[in-house]
Amino acid sequence: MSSDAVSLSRFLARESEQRTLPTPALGTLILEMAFASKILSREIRRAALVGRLGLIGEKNVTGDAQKKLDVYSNEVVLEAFERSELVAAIVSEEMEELRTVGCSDTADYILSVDPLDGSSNTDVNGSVGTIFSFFRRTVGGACDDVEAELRDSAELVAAGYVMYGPSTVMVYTHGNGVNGFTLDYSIGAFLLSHENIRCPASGPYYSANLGYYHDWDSRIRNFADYLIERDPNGERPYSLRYSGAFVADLHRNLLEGGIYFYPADRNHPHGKLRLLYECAPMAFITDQAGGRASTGHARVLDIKPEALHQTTPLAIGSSDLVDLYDRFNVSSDG
Ligand code: P6P
Repeated sequence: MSSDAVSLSRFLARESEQRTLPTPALGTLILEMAFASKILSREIRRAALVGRLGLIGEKNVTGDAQKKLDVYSNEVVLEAFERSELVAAIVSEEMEELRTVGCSDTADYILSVDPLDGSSNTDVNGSVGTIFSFFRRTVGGACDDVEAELRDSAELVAAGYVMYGPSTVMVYTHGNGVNGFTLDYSIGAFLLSHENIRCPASGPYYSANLGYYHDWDSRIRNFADYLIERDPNGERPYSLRYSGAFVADLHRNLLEGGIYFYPADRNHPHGKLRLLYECAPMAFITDQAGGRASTGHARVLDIKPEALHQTTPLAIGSSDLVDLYDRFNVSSDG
């Protein structure tokens, strides 16, 4: 590694010097999440050797089958932040209730996290990820009603994901663009590898579970049909890439262009993906990278979270493709 490599900590110090990091505390929290993800990266890689694959046997609060690694990943994140003086509460896919962890005067942030996204891939060595975001509280101190804060006043100020794939990559934003850091195992540091990620306005890929095609609204079916038609100028058909992990599919969209969509269907009348710890963080990242995130009728970031585990239909990725998705959604033949 050359000495001019930019580690995550050096990057954050530079952002702080340039006054583009909102607060030093936020830098501390990003580094804490990086630390937790290093542990997760190590344990995910060796899960098959230490008996951490397989199901727990129950479902989590959102009805997903819960894997041993889901529970373990949640514990790693809790341990990383439970003693942080900076965090008041944690919302997690793996916990039915919000967990207040410290409501001191310095506890200015709320962490919302999907500790292990795409965990259906764990037993087949597929890519998985962690999705996180930090909300800045406007009312410090006592945690009288953190859910109300999330709904009414707390501001989403940083969001990121860690993709545990062939390499472990953290992609995040604190509101000044999107940057990606690849974990160098030999020194245990995240190094800047994808500077100033910009999502292409269009791209050759789409990600959706076509198994639900016949359950979709006809306007969504029309959109999917359009994507796979052969058109004379050669832009279509698009290629399907659906990995079972939102993190992996969106990462591809951000780097090479494309759209991921998970609309409402018979089993998920309000969509499947959860607003607070999947859709909103990824929407913030995608917006910051020049892409878009929509429900089909509204910006994801304009939705007020009324419930911790509420879901929303989602289309996210290249701006031209999400714009097209929205146009199909309002077309007359519904
Ligand atoms: P389905 C994982 O549970 C997840 O939230 C996303 O990571 C993934 O894209 C989607 O659900 C997969 O859902 O219904 O296609 O298996």
